[in-house]
Amino acid sequence: MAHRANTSTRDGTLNARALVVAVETRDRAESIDAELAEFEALAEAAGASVLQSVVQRRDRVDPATLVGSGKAREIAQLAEELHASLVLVLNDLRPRQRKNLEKLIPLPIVDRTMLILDVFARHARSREGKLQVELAQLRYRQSNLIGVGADLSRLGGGIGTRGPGETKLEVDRRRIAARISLLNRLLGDVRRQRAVRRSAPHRERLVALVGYTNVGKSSLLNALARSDAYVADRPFATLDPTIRRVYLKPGLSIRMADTVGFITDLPADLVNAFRATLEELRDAELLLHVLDASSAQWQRQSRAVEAILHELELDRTPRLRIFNKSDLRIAEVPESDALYVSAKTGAGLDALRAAIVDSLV
Ligand SMILES: Nc1nc2c(ncn2[C@@H]2O[C@H](COP(=O)(O)OP(=O)(O)OP(=O)(O)O)[C@@H](O)[C@H]2O)c(=O)[nH]1
Ligand SMILES: [Mg+2]
Repeated sequence: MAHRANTSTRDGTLNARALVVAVETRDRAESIDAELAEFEALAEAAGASVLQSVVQRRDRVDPATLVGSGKAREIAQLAEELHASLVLVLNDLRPRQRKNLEKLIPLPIVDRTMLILDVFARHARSREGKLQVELAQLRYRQSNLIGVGADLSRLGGGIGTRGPGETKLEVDRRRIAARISLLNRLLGDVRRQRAVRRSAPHRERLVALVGYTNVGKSSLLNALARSDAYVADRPFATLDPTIRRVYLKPGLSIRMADTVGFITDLPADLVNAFRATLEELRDAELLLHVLDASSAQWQRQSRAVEAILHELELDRTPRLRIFNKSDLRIAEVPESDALYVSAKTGAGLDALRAAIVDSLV
């Protein structure tokens, strides 16, 4: 089988013409629509344009090919008609399913975890962030028997790369293992340096913003700190932790940390990769859990965030729930004592500052 590098460039899936494929199993509690929309936003954040989405409803996923094999052939034909260059699969793929699908569909096949990793790879700025993402990508490839692109050293290299032949995979395996141990060493160095910086005494207490991706955490930090951290209307705009000073009242200022946004089923490799960065959260005395009041999905998103905070063993840190984007149409929010704010208009920010002061005493 020919080894195709496809779009494995520094830009990842940039300019890729993607066909989205999803299986909706009948045992799902909710419709797949919201997740599909979120997946399409991820695709766009990875630089791909979504041509069409194909959803197959089944009792369960096909263990051999995810979708039925007839459906897979249909998808191959549709991909050809639409001149697609990439197939994005919402469900996570087992190695066997990926391999079988690749036989039926002659295009790179990328699942949700790989896509999220690709978005991270494209947007990481700090050295530590880049190293962490590359490590997570390689670990995912290693555990899913996916080969890498021709240029292993390239960050984000290989997303959408087709599975190579067996011999190639054997060689790749050794190169991946070697690269992984190098990355671990480099990360160790970076982290030691950061630990030194972190142990420098601070007079001001630390409060951290956490929440689902795209809810407005960075915007809120900017509104409170009158700063200009990077804000964008796409998932995972922030990957590197940022800390700003925020004045709460005369004589009292704190340090406020912005963090990477969370997402439903955040790949375990990524949680692990970012565990060190998220460790800053351990020093926080208070977590501000930011929710998007305008999203009908805020409860699902809130559950995902709570699950990840639990995984990070942060359940015991006091928490304030804040509904942002209250300038927009507000989705039903059954919490009577909720804090409503708008990073955009500044509404509710005085009350938020006061609530933070109260929570810190
Ligand atoms: N209407 C409205 N839009 C907002 C508000 N706050 C943020 N936004 C918009 O929401 C989008 C996401 O904002 P960010 O601040 O980047 O969100 P984030 O939570 O930091 O996102 P990630 O870093 O990707 O996790 C941007 O387009 C913002 O302009 C708000 O209060 N009202
Ligand atoms: Mg952000």
